[in-house]
Amino acid sequence: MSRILVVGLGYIGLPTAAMFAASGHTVYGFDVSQRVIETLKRREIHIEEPGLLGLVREGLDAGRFIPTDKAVEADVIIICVPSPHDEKTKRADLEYVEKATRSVVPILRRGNLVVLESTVPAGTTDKVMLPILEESGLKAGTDFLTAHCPETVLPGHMIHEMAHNHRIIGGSTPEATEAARKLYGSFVNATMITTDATTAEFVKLIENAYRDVNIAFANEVALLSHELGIDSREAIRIANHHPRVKIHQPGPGVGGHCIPVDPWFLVQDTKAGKLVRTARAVNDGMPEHVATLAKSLINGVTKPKFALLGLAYKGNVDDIRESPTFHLIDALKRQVPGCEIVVHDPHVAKAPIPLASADDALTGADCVILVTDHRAFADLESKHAATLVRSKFLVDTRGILNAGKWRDAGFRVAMV
Ligand code: SAJ
Repeated sequence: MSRILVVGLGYIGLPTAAMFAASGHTVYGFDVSQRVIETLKRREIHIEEPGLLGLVREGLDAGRFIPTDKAVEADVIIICVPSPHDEKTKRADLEYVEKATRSVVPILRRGNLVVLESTVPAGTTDKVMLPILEESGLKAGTDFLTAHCPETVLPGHMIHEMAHNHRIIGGSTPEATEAARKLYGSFVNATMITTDATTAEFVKLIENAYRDVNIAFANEVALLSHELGIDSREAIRIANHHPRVKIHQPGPGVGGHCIPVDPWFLVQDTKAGKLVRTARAVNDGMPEHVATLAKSLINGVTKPKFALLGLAYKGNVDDIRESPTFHLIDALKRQVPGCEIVVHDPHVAKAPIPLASADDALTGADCVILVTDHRAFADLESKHAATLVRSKFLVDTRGILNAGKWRDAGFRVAMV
């Protein structure tokens, strides 16, 4: 069993730390946020993820998970900090990765394995992390080992997926690959695929770019269907009967911390990448399309109120990072000056914008826009909603509402 230091206790770091603790290692969870450390010490967690709280509490109670506000010596160091993109240049912002790496330089010692889990442009482990670690005076490959082991878990299913998804293990040297493979073998109950660090980084990016391109195709189908007066979801459902066709679902745009960001990392320094860039543009254009759709529905209503259902970037999670709802709000404000916008999300407790209850959002609304595919929204009572709204217009961007019922309740329904 090893002593493991996990740097960064966010959406990936905390479940990773909890999984290693559950498999018998002693895990120090280091975060620069005092709030995060205090919350954990109170036996609470700062993110919503099914099964995570129980796992964290087990680790705390067994003394195998120890939250700390400073880096401590360990056998293994795992860096799980955010790697956002610069809004303007779309390039990876490696500030947190560099800072986290610097924070472990003083405690780095001979025999350490340092794993970078953050999603980064191909080459970052070897060309950015490794040279910073060598500022310790220790030599990579001989004194310490480095690897990139990206995660592929879906928020909402993390605990299961961490154990059951295949895992890519990319060492900077074959020895590092082997050390990392052994380490992750303590909880990964699936195939571990070994490669070098740079290929591992590239693979993570092409996986998410693949999904972005596929979603962009679904969104393009929706845009074409709209022009041609066809129901895109019915068309996709029929097309998907073909054994080699599996079209994704159109929606209000693509959110989350990965899919709208990672494709940019892939093409940030390349000449090739036209399809990847175009897919980004198609998906980024969806909030504008939804706003146009809503505007055309409410045509003529003065000072309209929009009730937006959903701030989370996808269904049944509390994660609002890069949520299309934020872009939709901007698009509505631009296209319908003077409108009122009220947002309701039963999963989100903390947000940079005010949130309302379902009834408050619906009361006096002129257009309801379903943005997030939360299960709770599928059960919304159309008849009750009809008693609250002022004008009965509805845009379902996810195709999860029973359009027939809403039409029966008097709503004019548009779908993406
Ligand atoms: N979406 C659609 N239509 C679809 C599927 C998704 O509009 O048919 C939207 C979602 O609503 C959401 C966005 O796309 O706004 C992204 O959601 P997602 O479920 O595709 O992905 P994430 O960001 O939650 O997780 C992805 C996953 N990657 C892939 O599926 C290739 C996950 O496995 C990765 O671990 C994660 O990115 C990550 O951390 O990189």
